[in-house]
Parts: sequence; C-alpha cells; structure tokens
Amino acid sequence: MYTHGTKQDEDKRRLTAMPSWRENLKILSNVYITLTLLNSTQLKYVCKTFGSGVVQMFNGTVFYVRSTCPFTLTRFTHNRVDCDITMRRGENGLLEYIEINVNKIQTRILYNGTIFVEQRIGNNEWMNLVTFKCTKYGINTKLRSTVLPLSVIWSSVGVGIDSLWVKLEQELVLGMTGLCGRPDIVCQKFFSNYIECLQANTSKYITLCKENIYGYEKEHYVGCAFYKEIAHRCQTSYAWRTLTHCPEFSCPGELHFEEQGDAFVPTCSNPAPRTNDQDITSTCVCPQGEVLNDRAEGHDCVSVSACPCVYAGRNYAPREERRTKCQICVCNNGKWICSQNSCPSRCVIEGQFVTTFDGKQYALPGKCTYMASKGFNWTISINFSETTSSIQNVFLQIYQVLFVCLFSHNSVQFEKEEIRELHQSDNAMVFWQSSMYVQVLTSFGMKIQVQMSPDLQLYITLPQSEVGMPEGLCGNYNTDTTDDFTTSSGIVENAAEPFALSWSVGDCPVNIPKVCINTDNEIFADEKCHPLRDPSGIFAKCYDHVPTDNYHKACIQRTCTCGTGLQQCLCVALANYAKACANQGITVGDWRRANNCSE
Ligand SMILES: [Ca+2]
Repeated sequence: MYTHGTKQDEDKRRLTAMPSWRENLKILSNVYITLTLLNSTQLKYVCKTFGSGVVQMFNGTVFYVRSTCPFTLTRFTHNRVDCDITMRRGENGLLEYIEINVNKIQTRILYNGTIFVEQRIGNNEWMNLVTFKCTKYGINTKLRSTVLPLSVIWSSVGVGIDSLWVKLEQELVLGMTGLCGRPDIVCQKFFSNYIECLQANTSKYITLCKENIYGYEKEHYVGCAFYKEIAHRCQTSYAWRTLTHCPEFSCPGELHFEEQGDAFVPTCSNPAPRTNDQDITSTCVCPQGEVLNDRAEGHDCVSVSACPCVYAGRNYAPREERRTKCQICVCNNGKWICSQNSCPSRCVIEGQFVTTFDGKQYALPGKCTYMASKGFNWTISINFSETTSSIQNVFLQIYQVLFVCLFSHNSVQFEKEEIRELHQSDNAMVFWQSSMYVQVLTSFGMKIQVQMSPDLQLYITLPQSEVGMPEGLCGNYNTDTTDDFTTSSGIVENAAEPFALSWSVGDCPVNIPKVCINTDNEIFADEKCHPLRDPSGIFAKCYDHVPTDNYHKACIQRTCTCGTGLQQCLCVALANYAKACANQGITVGDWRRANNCSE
C-alpha cells in the first residue's frame, strides 16, 4: 500500500482519512474475550492495545480484534471536557494512526510518530501542544493532557505504532464508551478481599458484579445490595463499606446498625424474642443490656427494669400500681405482677360452653340432660333444647324436695307457681335482678344467677364451706384444674367428652357439631368474632385478665351452629366475654353499640 504516490502524498492521505462513526459500527470479526483476574496492586486505570489487535480494557479484560476499521478506544466527558480517542490499524497489523480529540482540538499521531495538531505538523517530540505536553517516556512518547487527568503513551517502529496505552490518573466520570470500556475498580478491588472465601468462584462473582452494575452505575443501591450479600456470606470483618462507599443503614433513635444481628429486636413488650440461627440479618439494635422501649414514642433504649407497663392503652411507670376489683397489680420489668384474684370463682355454663369452678373450659358433646353440679343437699341440673345448642331448662333442688325451682325461657317457677318478682323462704331467696337475670341466694351461701334471655345461661358461685365438695359438670371446686374431669364413677378423664357424658342423665347422643358446617355462617363468624382478638379493639383492655382464646372459639362455634338470628347468637357470645370481664372488675366500653348488639 506504500507504492502509490510520494511519501508526502501518503502522509496527507492518512491525515485526511477521517474515521466515520458508521464505519465503527461495522460488525467486528474475530473478537475473543477472556477474563483476566488481576490483583489489586496491578490494577491501574490503563487501557492498552498492542500487536495486531490485542486490547486490554480498563477493567483488565483482554480481547482481540482483527480489523482495519477505525475504532473508538475511549470516549468520555470529564468536567465538561470532551475526550475522544480513536485509532485504526493498517494492512501490516500495526496502528496506522491515533487521533485524540480534546474539546474538539484534534491531535493526530501517524504510523511513523509524526504528530499533527489541527492538521499542522508539530515541531519535535518535546513540545507543548495545544492540549498536551509531549515528553519522551523511555523508548516511547508520552502525551500528557493539560486539561484532563489523562496520558497517551505510544511507541512507533517506523512502519506503524506497535503499542498504545491510555492511562487515567484517577477514576473518571461514569458513562465511558469505546473498546477500553470503563475502569471497573470497585468489583475487582472488592473481590480481591474475598478470594479466600470464594476461591475458584471469584472470577464468576466478578463477572456477576459487573453485570449487576452495568447500566446502573448511578444507582447506588444496586451495587451496594450486591456487595452486602457477598460480605455477609463471607462474614469477614473487612471494611467493605469504606471501599464501596456504601453507607450503613441509618437506624432511628438510639438504635444502632449491626451488619449481622438478630432479626427480632428485644423490646419492653418482648424482652427475649424467640430467635434461631436463621433469623440473622442486617438489623438495628439497642446497646448491650438494653431493650427497645416500644411503649413510648421514638426509639429509645432502656434497661428492662425501666420499661413501662401498659394497661387499657395507658402507660404505667415502673413500680406503679393498678388496682382492679379483685386484685392489685404492680408494674415490674415491663410486666404486671398481680396478687391472687380475690373474686369468688364461679361455674359458668353458657350454651354448650362450660367453665368449671376451678377455671377449666370445655364444650359439651350433646344436647342432653346433665348434672351441672351437686352438693351434699343440693342439685342443679340442666337440659338442652333439641333444636339449638342452648339450655332449655335449669332445675334447682335444695334439701331434696323442700325447695324446687324451674327456670325456663323468661319464666321461673317455684313449685309450679311463677315467680314474677320475689320469692322468699327459710331456704332461699329468688328474685328478678333485672329483666334478663334472676338471682337465687340460698341459706347456706350459694349464689346462682340465671340469664333468662335471649339464651338461658347459668352462673354458680359457692361459699367457702363447699370447697372440694361438689360433683358434676362444674368440677370439684378445689382450685386444681387437673382433676376437674372427674366422672360420676370417680375416674379422672383426660377428655371432656367421656367426662361430660358420665354426668348426663339418660341417653345422650353426641350431636353438637365440632366444626362449622355452614359456609355462610362461617364467613360471618370469622368476621364478626374478630373483635375478640383485635389488639386495638374494644375488648382489648380485658385481654390481660380474661384470655380470649376460649371465648373466641365459643363465639365461632356458637355463631356457626346458630340457626336463625345470627346476629343474636353473635351478641350472646360477645356479651359472655364482656360479662366475664365485668366479673373481674373490668368494664369494657360500649361494645354493644360497636358490634351492633341491642340490649
Ligand atoms: Ca378441681
């Protein structure tokens, strides 16, 4: 190709052969990419091309291109200065020219080392060009930019330039393009600290790292999430956040960030949360020995002994007292420590749901007649309606036949005569307490309250003299729940069913369904019984005093098995919980209005 015209003509032809960007887009042939893992000390911001087409990118990747097309080596803008370096190889494989445009001022280096600035030939090799300072660099020539942190080093062998380096003195702005790619210092440097941990997989991870960041260089979190994942997996104490400029999560209040800690932070409400090895993650924690005060605004850390207590939405200071009808509670280490409940224990029979004198709760299996409770000279029996799971009649018998009382729907009879207001005798007093309740007080101190409507329900309170004496569905009243399932033949059963059946009178088929069989009712029940579990609901202030589990279950079952009048069945269930609360001296708010239950 050097046979046409004079050498000067040739120089001129090469000088005016401006590369077109369209040419740059020609399909590359023979591109081989290999990944080299350089250690961090070798890593400089250098891109090289040498031989007949070897390119070593800024990030260390080496590949080969065989082509006589013009190529952009690198193009970028730094501090509003545009830089563009292109080159082209000749038929002999060596570089024919290098062209550097800085702020549109063209510097062109020909195959034989001649330098042109804006198409005028430079004086010699030690000159100050417009945008470059030119010096000898060993056997090479170095152009150091006066406006950019950039140097170009090359060596000419007369018939071409055999090697070219583009060297950056600092990490440059993002968005570089060209064969040199962009300096990828972070992935390389980052993984040089994890070689021991990742071993042979390190290069795979470096590729992943680059792929992850590529195109998202400005999206800080994309890179940081990746580094964090590796750092956590390898669990080294290496300060990876300093290298990557990834800030720690900013924890609120007095909490501080922990790279790897318990997912569940101890709080005043739960000072010792259950954790296992799986629950380790980046987290915000209190200083050692302190817990998060989740009962106050903000994010303060306190010692457990300084935790306040909560009752009915109100905070109580440590050691502060709270008195209810039946007990005194003191706030201690964020928990209520309560005295023994002094309210008399009572047996409750609300439909199929029984609470024994000692507090055991269970459900009756069938709509039968049962011995609810009996003592030395008294018996209380109940029988169920065959259609609904509610009590139809309550029979009370004192001193054998001397005093017999029958309670049925909205009617109480003493020896077949209806009591409209009050009946009084030596043995007992029976009176209407309100339109809904009849109360019986016996001469020996037994108190019976019967709810007359909408459902017949039974509440029995015994005097101290009866402790350990009674038998029947209500248990033996000895403050021990474990022996409450004592059958009529004196055996202690584990399950409620055989125990309850032993206290049935006559035949007793098991006919109260244990599961919801009506889908509509079930949906209604799930939704409407929820207030018994809602931590911010109207009943919440009572949860600490009367556990809701059984009441919620009873609510679901009662509503599920309810024939007609779903709302009334629901209201009876909710009322039963409110009543249990009231018995403990806890008055819940206007739950009737909140749940659409009329009196
Ligand atoms: Ca007992």
